[in-house]
Amino acid sequence: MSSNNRKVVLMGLGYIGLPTAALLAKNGIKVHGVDVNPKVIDTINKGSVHFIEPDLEVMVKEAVETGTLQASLDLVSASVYVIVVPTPFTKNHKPDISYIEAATKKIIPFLKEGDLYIIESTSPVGTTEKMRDLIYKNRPELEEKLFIAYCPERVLPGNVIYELENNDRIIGGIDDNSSEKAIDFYRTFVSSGLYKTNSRTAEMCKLVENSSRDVQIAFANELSLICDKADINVWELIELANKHPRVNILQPGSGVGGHCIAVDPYFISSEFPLESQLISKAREINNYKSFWVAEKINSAKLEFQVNHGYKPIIACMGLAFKPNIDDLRESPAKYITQKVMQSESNGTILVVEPNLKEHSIFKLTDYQEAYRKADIIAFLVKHNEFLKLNYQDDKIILDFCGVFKK
Ligand code: SAJ
Repeated sequence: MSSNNRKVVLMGLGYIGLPTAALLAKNGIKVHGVDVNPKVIDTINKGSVHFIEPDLEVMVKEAVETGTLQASLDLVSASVYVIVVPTPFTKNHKPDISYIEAATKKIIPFLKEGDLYIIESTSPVGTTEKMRDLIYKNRPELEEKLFIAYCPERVLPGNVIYELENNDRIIGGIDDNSSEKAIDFYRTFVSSGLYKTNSRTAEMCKLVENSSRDVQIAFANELSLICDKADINVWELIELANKHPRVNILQPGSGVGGHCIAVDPYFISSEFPLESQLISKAREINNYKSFWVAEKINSAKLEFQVNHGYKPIIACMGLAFKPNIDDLRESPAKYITQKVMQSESNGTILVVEPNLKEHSIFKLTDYQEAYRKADIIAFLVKHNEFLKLNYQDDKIILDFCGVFKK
């Protein structure tokens, strides 16, 4: 494996790192990808991918075949180092930057004058400065001779390749030269706007984007609770309110999931608890919505039992964290299904997820079969398949995500 002529080292070959590596390679830039998972390395070096993302596999295959992309557990020397590892949070919702720190420690011995070090991972404010201090503590001779920047991504799973190339990006250097150097780098593969700021603002910008969406969804979810009590159709209400030229209310659902919007607001609220009242409340409302949905299904079940004298069959429609994907991370639908199953152990729950063939915990049922068999249908995710079903008056339909908008 050639190790001395790489331009870019990417630390982390996941949902963002691998597409970024493939895109760099497509632009003729020699990339070396590093991951801690040997299976991931093997898969990529065979020209394949370990998760589904449109167009990605073809790009990785070509990049590996031409030698533009290579992957291994270890680093090689390069002139640009990009960190794209996950930032999980602890049980008490504090961000855990240990993966960023570990990746940085691996990079430190390879750094030389003029190199560019970039963090893309979602990070609490001040992380880039912390990593700068860590680097210079270990390599004092390089002080002020490196370029260091924070450059968050903002792509949507399922459309990653297009959005990596076409979304505007925020570039926050620890000084002006670092920002300029990072802008030059992104210019090689991003065709849209690159906006210069400092690292702290760039870090906060990423957190604020996802918190803003969380707050807006919380508003829609709060309306759904109010409308349920007031006997008003929330879907109709929102559609009508949105006829106002300056109102744009989002859609209520069974809660907020995924690895970004349900997580990033905690990076603000854990550090600024007094100031972030609205952000914290939005998280609470969106979490509460999932609990409320599970309670609604359980009450419908009890009511059915009282009225009919036997236990109903319940279909939980959807497990993914949002429509038309197979990703269950932080999924409210999964949480709700598990909660409903906890109170029912004898097989009266049918679990449906049309985007998965099988699941290690849940026995999956075909969506049409479940719809036919069940007495209570709980729509948890607005998958396209469900939109093809016809509304049936003889069933109890609990529409939490606007499939029939009833
Ligand atoms: N949701 C609703 N109602 C809505 C819209 C969404 O309940 O009206 C729910 C979804 O069902 C899902 C959750 O919110 O459970 C999040 O879904 P999403 O499509 O809004 O976002 P993600 O998590 O797939 O991607 C987000 C995006 N951020 C924003 O839209 C501000 C994406 O641009 C980011 O790159 C990504 O987070 C990330 O990596 O940070």
